[in-house]
Amino acid sequence: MKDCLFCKIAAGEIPCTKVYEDEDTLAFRDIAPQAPVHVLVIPKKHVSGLSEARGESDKALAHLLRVAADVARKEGVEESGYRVVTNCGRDAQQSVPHLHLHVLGGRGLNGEMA
Ligand code: DGP
Repeated sequence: MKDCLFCKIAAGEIPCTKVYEDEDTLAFRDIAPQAPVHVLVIPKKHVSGLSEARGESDKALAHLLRVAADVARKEGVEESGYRVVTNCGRDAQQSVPHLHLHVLGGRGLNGEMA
């Protein structure tokens, strides 16, 4: 989608530090990490957020979760633990309107969220 930051990252028009990529999915380091491991997992296809993902297949949505877990393992936090968060809409302070999962770990996260 034109003018979408994460679509531009997915298209390689804006650089990112890539952690994982496949045909449908990209995982890259958050520009403002809240934890030693802070990776964003996005579908390459533009979907504004979780509420707008109704039209997506269960397989596509499950794939995002699987990639998040694979990233956590690859980043070495599977054993210590990690958090997967998606912010949806205004009250959650979603700042980029392209569906993304935050994968956070590498320190005790207490009650905080991304
Ligand atoms: P959220 O607030 O849930 O919409 O999270 C958006 C995240 O995106 C936030 O943690 C910062 C990150 N972010 C914003 N702009 C960029 C960027 O240009 N590059 C990268 N790697 N991350 C970005």
